[in-house]
Amino acid sequence: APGKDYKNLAAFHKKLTGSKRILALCGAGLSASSGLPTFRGAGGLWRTRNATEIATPEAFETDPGLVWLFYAYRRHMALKATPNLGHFALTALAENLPGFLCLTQNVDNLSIRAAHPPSQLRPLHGSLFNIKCSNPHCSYTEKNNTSDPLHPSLALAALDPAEDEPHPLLDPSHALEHMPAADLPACPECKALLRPDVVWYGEPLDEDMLTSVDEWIDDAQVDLVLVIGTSAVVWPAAGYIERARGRKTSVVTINPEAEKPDNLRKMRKRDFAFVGDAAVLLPQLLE
Ligand code: BJW
Ligand code: ZN
Repeated sequence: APGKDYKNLAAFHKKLTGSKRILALCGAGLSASSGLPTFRGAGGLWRTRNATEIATPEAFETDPGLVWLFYAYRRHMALKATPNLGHFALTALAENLPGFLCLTQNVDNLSIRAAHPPSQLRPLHGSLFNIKCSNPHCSYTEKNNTSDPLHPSLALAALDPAEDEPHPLLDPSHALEHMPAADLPACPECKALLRPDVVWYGEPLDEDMLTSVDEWIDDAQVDLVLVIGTSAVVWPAAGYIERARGRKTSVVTINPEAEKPDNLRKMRKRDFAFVGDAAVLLPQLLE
């Protein structure tokens, strides 16, 4: 059960001011108030499927057209979205504290667009705007390709609904035409299909990035771990919370569902849980 400091803003600020090394683990909830849906729970459905079922090598193998449509839609929405005050509060923390490292599971580029210093950011699951060849023997990549559409067959802007209207692509009764592989973006070097350079289930995270995170954590005691807008069920990302926890570390959860027993399971006396929207709470907590 949470200790008596639970939700105590003054106690949190004291801990924050005394912290030299802070690690954040961010998830989809950080971008929720920018209008980008989370994976699990409300909004986690894409048409009739779980978004997490489409973010797999098996789905790409079976129906690359469907997977590309999902990512084309997410690229389009992420480009239209703007970073929120939560992203900016984290940028300000990074600028004020060289010992702050932000691990994000988000692929939407919003932290970068909020001017978060790249040296203090680890995009664990890649980026919607990096593209790579799906052929494991080909090393073709494109970094920060923000063209929208990426490919003529993936032009979605024409479908944009009026404000407050649901997007037709999200409506399962709006039939999707099967998109043959020949219409999808292909590698200029080997002609195999291109794919977004994001990490799907069962795929390894970038090894150099993992090494740099491990080294950062092992370098010295981590005073504070911020767990922001993530269900913290996906590994290895979720493992960093306990991995960074030392005897004096406080773990701080910022999540509208922070009171759910699942999210409090590992709460200790010096931990905190702030219940609400990260875009509202982060500016208050980190000011
Ligand atoms: C708000 C809010 C607001 C709402 N404000 N909050 C060990 C144990 C068990 C399993 C495994 C293990 N090791 C590996 C696995 C398997 C697997 C895994 O973890 N499975 C679990 C689900 C059980 N992991 C992997 O496969 C990983 N790879 C790997 O380990 O490789 C090993 C290997 C080594 C060598 C060779 C081969 C393999 C890869 C994981 C990749 C995850 N990929 C995805 C897709 C990325 C691309 C894309 O975006 O399309 O990443 S899945 C999806 O989940 C996405 C997210 O980044 C990730 C995490 O989700 P997140 O961000 O937490 O979102 P939600 O929706 O879950 O939660 C949102 C939260 O926000 C909620 O709590 C809300 O309450 C809250 N919220 N509004 C604040 N306004
Ligand atoms: Zn190739």
